[in-house]
Parts: sequence; structure tokens; C-alpha cells
Amino acid sequence: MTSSLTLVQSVSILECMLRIRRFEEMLIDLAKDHNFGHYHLYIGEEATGATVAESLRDTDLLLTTWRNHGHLLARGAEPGKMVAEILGRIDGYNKGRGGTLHLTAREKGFLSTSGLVGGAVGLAAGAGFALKQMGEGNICVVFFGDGALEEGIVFEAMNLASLWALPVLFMCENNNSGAISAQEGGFPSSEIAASKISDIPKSLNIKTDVVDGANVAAVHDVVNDAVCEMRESGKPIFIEAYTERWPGSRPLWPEQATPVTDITSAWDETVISGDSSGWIRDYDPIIRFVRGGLDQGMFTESDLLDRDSRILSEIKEARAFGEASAYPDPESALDGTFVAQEV
Ligand SMILES: Cc1ncc(C[n+]2csc(CCOP(=O)(O)OP(=O)(O)O)c2C)c(N)n1
Ligand SMILES: [Mg+2]
Repeated sequence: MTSSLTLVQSVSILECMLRIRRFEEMLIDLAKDHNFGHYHLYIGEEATGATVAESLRDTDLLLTTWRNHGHLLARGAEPGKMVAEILGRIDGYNKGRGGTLHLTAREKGFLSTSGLVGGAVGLAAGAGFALKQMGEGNICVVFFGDGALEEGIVFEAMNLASLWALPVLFMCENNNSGAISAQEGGFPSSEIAASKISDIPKSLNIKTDVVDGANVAAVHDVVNDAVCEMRESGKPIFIEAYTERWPGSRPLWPEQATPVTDITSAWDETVISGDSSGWIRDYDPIIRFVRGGLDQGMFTESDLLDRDSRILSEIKEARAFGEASAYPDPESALDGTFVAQEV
């Protein structure tokens, strides 16, 4: 941990990462009981979303993708309303119309969540333009995967953001390492002609940084500096946060490919087992952060166990809230559409 990350921030980020992890682990179980369709998990990428959120103001804007649960939780979205949305229920953030792929929370600054690869990036250029006109020093953060660099709209959006000096933080979450290609029955991995993702924004004169997205302190330093600079300059910045893909997100449908997280693994390696033990030991951002925090005397084992069990209860309640919520009335099917037509 570096000196720029305070103890209060460290505890807040740790809690946020644990909340995301427990939420996502619960979803794997929820999916077995409720057939809510295709879904994506943020396990292994928590250090990026949780730490970015720590550097933002309430008045900043955000856009994200299908892999959105961690981003919403990091902005303080209510887990119960998220479960309800994922299950298509009336108490969900979007009254059950968005589901996991389009889950969004306007009151937390999210303009929308796009299921289209690169879709959120185009919208971010528009949001950046609006923020520039408003002149209040707010920024727009757009989260997207490495696959978005295959899409034309991303080049156009970055080009405009650079030419017009728009305050857009392009947060590229590169989880390609460890991905299995679609031909082999796994989740699609990205393919671009550039040898490095970071060469692409640089060619458009956008300041670019590359950071280990599973290292909280590193993400904090890079993102915090970027956000401060952007509030002054109003110009875009691109950050590539790379992570080693969680083994459970390699197949097309998520699987509990590592055992459910046991935070004692941070201080007792003998409890780490299974085919993916290397991922837990070397790449799991939560285990890495806890290990470092214990070494530096920032956390104690008993405090960590208390926090974890409180978060587990919170997530259990969120599940119960979502499952108890009703389905929307079929009569309301056209509510929220631009043009309600008689059928
Ligand atoms: C325009 C478009 N093309 C194809 C798809 C199908 N698709 C869904 S996710 C995905 C891979 C995305 O990879 P990446 O952007 O790296 O995000 P990750 O899921 O790895 O976080 C593809 C090709 C889509 N949703 N939208
Ligand atoms: Mg990816």
C-alpha cells in the first residue's frame, strides 16, 4: 500500500471488494434456483471497480457493460434492489426490465448500462460533451472490456474525446489473460492488430496508463492522479487495468471454479486447494490486499472475519428481498417505452 491510500480508504475499499465477491458468489447459487438467463461476474476484478469508485464524486457520471454488478455495488447501489432486478422483479432498480445485462441505477450516477460491446463508450463521449458544457468539473467514467477495442465506435468516441477535450476516463478492464477462445467453448477473448492496447489511445493523443487491476494501491495511485488531473485539464485519460481472468469466468456460463472465498487463505495458505489454487494465491485481489494489509498492521484477522460475516448476512438478506419481490404486472409492459402503442 502506498502513502496516498489512507487507512479509512483501505477499509472502505476492502469492504466494497468483499461485498462484490459475496454478491457474485451468491448469484452463482441463485442462478441454479432461478433461470434468469446469461450473466457475467466481476470476481477477480473487484480491486479495479472498488478503487475507482473511491476517487469519484457523487456528481460524476458512469457507464458500464454487462459485467456491471461490481461497478454498481462500488457506487453504493442496494444489493437487494439489484437481486430483484436480476430476477426481473418489480422492486428491481429498473422495475425488472433490465435484468443483469442492463442493470443500472440512475441515482448512483449511471446513465445506462449497455449490453453491446463498445456501446457504453460511444455514450460516454456524449456524456463528456454535456459535462464540458456544464463546466462544474465533473467527469464521466466508462468501464469496458478489452473486447471493446475491436469496435469502430470506440475509436470514434476516443478520437472525439481527444479532439474536443472531453472529461472522459476510459477504464479498460483487460481480463483477456487466461480467457479461453469461443472456438474452444469458452468466453470470447479479444483480438486486435495492435500489439498493445495502450498503443491505441496513445495514437489519438490521449494520456494513457497501464496498471495491475488486482492491486488496490496501484489502481488507487493511477486513478486518483488521473481524476485530479482531469478535473483541472478537462481532457480524457485512458487506463488499462489488467487482471488474470477468474477461472469461473472462462467458460461461457459462470461456474464456481474456485472454492467459495475463504479469507483465512490470506494468512493460512494450507487452506488453499483445488485446480485453481494458483489463481487464489497469486491473483485473487482480495486475498492479495488482505495479506498486504495484515503485514502492514492495517487489519486484524478477527476484524476481517467480523466484517466478512456481516457482509455475508447483508447479501443473504438481499437475496431474500429479491426473491420475495413480485413480477411486474403484465399491464405495465409498455411503461417506460418512448411510444406506448395499443396492442
Ligand atoms: C456489438 C456486440 N458484438 C458481440 C457481442 C457478443 N459479446 C458479448 S460479451 C463479448 C466479449 C466481450 O469481451 P470484453 O469486452 O473483453 O468484456 P469481458 O466480458 O471480457 O469483460 C462478446 C463478443 C455483443 N454483446 N455486442
Ligand atoms: Mg475481456
